[in-house]
This record gives sequence, structure tokens and C-alpha cells, in this order.
Amino acid sequence: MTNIFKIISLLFLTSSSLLADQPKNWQLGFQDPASTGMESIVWFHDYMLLPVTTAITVFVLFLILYACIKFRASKNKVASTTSHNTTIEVLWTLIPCLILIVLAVPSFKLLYEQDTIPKADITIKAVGYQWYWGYEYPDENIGFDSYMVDEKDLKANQPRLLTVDNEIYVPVNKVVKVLITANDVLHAWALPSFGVKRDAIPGRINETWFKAEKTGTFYGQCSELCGIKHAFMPITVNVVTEDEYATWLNDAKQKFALEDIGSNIKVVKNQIKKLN
Ligand SMILES: [Cu+2]
Repeated sequence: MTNIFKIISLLFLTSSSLLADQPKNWQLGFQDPASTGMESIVWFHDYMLLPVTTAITVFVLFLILYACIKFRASKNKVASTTSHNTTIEVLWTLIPCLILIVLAVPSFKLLYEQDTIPKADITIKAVGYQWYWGYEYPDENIGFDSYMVDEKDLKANQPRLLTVDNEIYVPVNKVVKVLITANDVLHAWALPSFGVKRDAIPGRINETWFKAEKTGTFYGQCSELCGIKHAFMPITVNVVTEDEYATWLNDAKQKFALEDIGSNIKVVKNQIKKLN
């Protein structure tokens, strides 16, 4: 019996660790956190919101059942005429207020933590287009587009609807600042494992940040209904070691170097060559 239990828990553990960083079928709850920001969000949800909502739901259910049984018509031929009870009215106003205040403290702390961007090691600019993401590394003068890979072109182990042709690379344990904007309509750059989600608004730059704490591939999606192919503009981030990042950057500087073509417009050099 214990062996069966061990096998089941082992299966559960391996399957959850294998699929940790992308959505899975019938998933309930969050993806595994990969940044301190997301860890705090998960903590707030698991240890503050969930217990409080569960307790309130159970209490209200109890009250409904209690009233249904105690005050049922068959036992109460003459209806009660009670209409006010000052003590209860004060209590049902004060207690919910207190609950909200208790929840507000860690909630605001979390919001301010997300809002204060530490000194960035790397800056990435994400631009939403109908329907793909464009990325720039302004400090490295590189830029590229990131299109979803069609189902028929997927390689083994590449998840459907989440794989892109050009992925973002960031080094592990570094502060990454993301500048987010859009070129046509509203989009939203969202990456659940890092607890990051910001609207991409034409003509305006939003910013957010994350510090990935483990290497791996992390997936996100556009999270603002932006048109017919809204579901087909995924976000793929590879978190790699510093050495691997340096190697990628070297390569990217060849492939994706930007050239100023005047009027403050930058275009990928290789693309200009192709056109000429
Ligand atoms: Cu979009």
C-alpha cells in the first residue's frame, strides 16, 4: 500500500516538475514561480486570500443552512417581526472592514514592490504588433521579431501555440527591465512564472521588471484581446547562465544588428541587405 502511494506521489512530482513552466491541461492554480515577485504573489494567494475566502464561504453557507432549518415555515407558523438588531448590524459592518484592512497591508506592499524597479542589468523593449511581438535590446543595439511557430513546423518537445521562432534570452539572477509598448492596438505582455503582466499601449511606454531565479524556458501570451490572432502571439523567454547569454548575444549582434536609417527609425541591418 505504501509503495503504491510512493509511486503515485513520485509520478505526480515528476509530472508537475516537468511541466512546471507552461500551462497544462486541467490546471488549477498558478504556474510554479520563477522570480521573487511571483513567489510573493503565490504566498499572498495561498496563505491570505484563499483561507479568508474559504472561511467566508463556509460561514455564509452555514448561516444559509441554519436559517433554512431553524426558521422553516412548518416550525414557524407565525412569522417573526424582528427587523433590526444594532449589535449584529455593527458587527457585520466592522468585521468585513477589518478583514479588508488586514488584506490590504500585504497587498499594497506587494504592489509597491512590483512598482519599484531596481537598477536594471538588462533592458528589453517589447513591442506588440498584430499579431506577433517585436523585441529590442536598446543597450546592445539589436532587434528582432518573434513569431509563433505553426503546429506543422514544431519540433519534438516544443509546445503548441507557445513556441516562437526568435526567443528572448536573459541571464539568470539579473534584474531585467521590460519596456512595453504597441504599434497598432492594445496588447499585453504577460509572463505568469515571473508574475509579470503589463498592457502594451500605442504611443505610450509601460515598464515592469523581473529577476529570474532559475534557468529554463518560460512561456507567456498576449493577454489583451487584440484581434483575430490574439491567441497566436506567444512570448518565450529563455533564462540561461551568464556565459550562455554572452554567446547568444555575440550571435545576435551579427544576426539582429540595428541600423539607423534616419528620422530616428532603426531597421535590422540584415533585412536592409535582403531588400537591396
Ligand atoms: Cu495582442
